[in-house]
Amino acid sequence: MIEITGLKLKNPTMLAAGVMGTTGASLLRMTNAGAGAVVTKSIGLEPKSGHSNPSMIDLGYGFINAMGLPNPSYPDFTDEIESVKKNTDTPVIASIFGGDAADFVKVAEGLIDSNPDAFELNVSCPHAQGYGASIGGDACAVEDVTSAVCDVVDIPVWVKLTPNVTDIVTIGQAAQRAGAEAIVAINTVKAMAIDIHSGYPVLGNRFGGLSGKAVKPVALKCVYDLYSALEIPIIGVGGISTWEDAVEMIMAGASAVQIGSAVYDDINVFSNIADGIDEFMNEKGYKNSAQIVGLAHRRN
Ligand code: RRO
Repeated sequence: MIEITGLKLKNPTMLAAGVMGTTGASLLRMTNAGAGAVVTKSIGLEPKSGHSNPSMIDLGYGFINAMGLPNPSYPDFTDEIESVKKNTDTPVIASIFGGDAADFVKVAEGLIDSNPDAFELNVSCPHAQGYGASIGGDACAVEDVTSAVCDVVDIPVWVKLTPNVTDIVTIGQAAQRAGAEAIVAINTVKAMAIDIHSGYPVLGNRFGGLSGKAVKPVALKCVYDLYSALEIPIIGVGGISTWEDAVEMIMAGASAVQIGSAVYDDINVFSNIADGIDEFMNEKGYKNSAQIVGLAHRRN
């Protein structure tokens, strides 16, 4: 059991946003598979069908996606959150996006009656013009959006950051200043792939975001730097597929981890990682994972 921003999780693993999170049934399946919390697909003001296909490709060492924020919009998603909440005690975090603070507020207010346990603000999607990283690359915009949502809701607000910036710490500090209770790091890394036979980019959107094993070292460095500078907890995400990856992320400074791409291979990844962390703790004589958060920051 761990506690993060007041939420009690049976273990430090969570389903990351965008993966299996478009219906209540698939979120519930992840809770049954052992996730300590689940984050929904990012939800916005208007229904969106997303970018044209191909929108996700497997490179072997990770995935590149440009889904393009497909979602049913907030009025149609409240039932999905309610259906999960009715059937489990596992915390449900609503990921939301918008083009400005007013959009974020409207979506947050629209979803609040479905009783999500926290909001995760998506200011980090790398390929959605006017949304995501268009906001998350600007510390003032992040502060503005975060404080606007914090002003109107009384549940924890987490902010998910992009690694595609010069200084992620400045952005994290802006979110913290504005009242965020946790930082989620990282979203996907800008990337593309080209089909050499046709000579065209593979993705329908031409470029997208890289996730999976290849991004773990990038995520670790972001979490390490954020932990050095912030007081609020950090949730680490990026390339975690084994308990060893999760322990590494926790030692960099994460209080909990989110798992995305690895769910495609095995939905038992949550319980496998949670069990592996527990065994490691027992073997090393630690009482719980909180005791190793940020361990890699020791100098001697
Ligand atoms: O939907 C997407 O294309 C998407 C989103 Br919202 C995001 O936050 N990160 C990502 O890699 N893809």
